[in-house]
Amino acid sequence: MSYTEEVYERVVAQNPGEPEFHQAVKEVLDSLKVVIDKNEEEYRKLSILERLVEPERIVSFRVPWVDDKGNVQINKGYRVQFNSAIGPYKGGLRFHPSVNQSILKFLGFEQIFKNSLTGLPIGGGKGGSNFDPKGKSDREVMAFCQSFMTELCKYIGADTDVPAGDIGVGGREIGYLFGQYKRIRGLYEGVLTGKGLTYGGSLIRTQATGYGVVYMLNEIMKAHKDSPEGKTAVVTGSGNVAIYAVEKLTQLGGKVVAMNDSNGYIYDPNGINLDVVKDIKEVKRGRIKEYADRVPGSTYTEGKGIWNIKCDIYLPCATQNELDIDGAKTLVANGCKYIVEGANMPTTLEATTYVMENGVLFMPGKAANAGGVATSALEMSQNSMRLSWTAEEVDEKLHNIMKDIFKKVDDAAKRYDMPENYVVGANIAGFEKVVDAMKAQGIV
Ligand code: NDP
Ligand code: 2IT
Repeated sequence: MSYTEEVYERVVAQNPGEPEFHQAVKEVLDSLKVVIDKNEEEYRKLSILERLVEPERIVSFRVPWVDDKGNVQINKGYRVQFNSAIGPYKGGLRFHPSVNQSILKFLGFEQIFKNSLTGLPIGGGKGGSNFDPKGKSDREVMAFCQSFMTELCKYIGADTDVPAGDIGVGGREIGYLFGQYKRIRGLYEGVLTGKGLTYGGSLIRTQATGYGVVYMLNEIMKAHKDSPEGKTAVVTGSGNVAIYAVEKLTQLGGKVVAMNDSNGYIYDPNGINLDVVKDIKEVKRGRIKEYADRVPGSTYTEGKGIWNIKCDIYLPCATQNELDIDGAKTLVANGCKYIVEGANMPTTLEATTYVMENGVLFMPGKAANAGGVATSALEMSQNSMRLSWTAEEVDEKLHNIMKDIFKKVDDAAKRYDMPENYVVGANIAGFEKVVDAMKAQGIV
């Protein structure tokens, strides 16, 4: 058995009940096989892969808070500090009822390679809670965030671990978390990113993940003498990543005709009116269904199945494993040419293999959505310098980072004789920097 297969079996045996983590590890180890095989003895001797798949530390804690009815509520809180070879742990916090250790370990593991691809000095981490912000009052969200940070603040800091947003954690939550950190630790420092502009946030961070996804799409299309101009697209989700992917894609001449949330999807043949989506999602915190009531000519369909809408470009920007084999087959049958992942691991392994074998150019999330964390690292730089860059400066840096990531991924795939296999390219290019830093730092 090869070293990569052995380590995968060990991960499955030693981490029972963690299917998302197994899936993320499998994808990476399968890609790394060609690299490891060339130098297997050395990697084995240093137990590089065993170290790579074991988080440096996981903190798990109780989060008690009081709801508006006066009842005491208890949630689980976590921070997975996965790998600090190339910099302080960096990665988002997710608040969603589905959050568990498996999901946060998969996200933390992906983050290691993503952060490496950005070229910036950030290690991999992720955290969150099974708290559900939906339907909670602002006061309840604040009470939860304060209790969560009261415990988390012992383990993070501007030079040790810098959390940010993810599903269910946006500007409002980051504000409450930052306020409580400052109050307890007495430090005004860049301990979180995605902050508001009045207290150390960076221009363009809000837009960065979605814009970055489309900058990446544009690079892939350019390399194939194509462009988003006049193309039809479907963008899944209707949160932070989806909204700004739609904004940039529309600016580049693409027409987005469908979006969704966890209840159902909207179809608008005239092209999505993003002002309406922003009002529903960013202002009213409502459901995507309301779009069809407000925009004539659009329709709402309850449930899954957004992939049934014919498109050239599909950007999954909601959550893990949202696109399965049935969806993948439908997209291919309808002529979809590009899938660029805005979410983390939104495509199942089976669906990924299917689309890649059927001529779709597929860019995995760890490369395509890296613009968010890259801009978080730019926020950290600005905080350290006690300066702030203009929107144009940040956007230009983000654009260059995404171009650079495409080049690294494309080059690595070519170097290993698998041109256009961006999954392999992203995993190898991300791994190379991390493994070099791990080797240099000895057995730690
Ligand atoms: P938001 O909370 O802003 O939006 C999440 C969107 O995805 C909502 O439309 C939500 O619908 C939908 N969604 C969430 N969970 C599910 C589910 N279980 N089933 C169906 N739909 C679901 O999150 P973001 O936009 O920030 O994150 C979206 C994805 O992008 C995640 O995978 C995240 O990890 C990834 N990402 C985010 C980055 C960032 O900077 N924010 C950076 C890189 C990646 P509903 O409202 O119905 O729950
Ligand atoms: O998945 C991700 O890269 C994020 N949620 C953003 C992390 C960050 O630190 O900005």
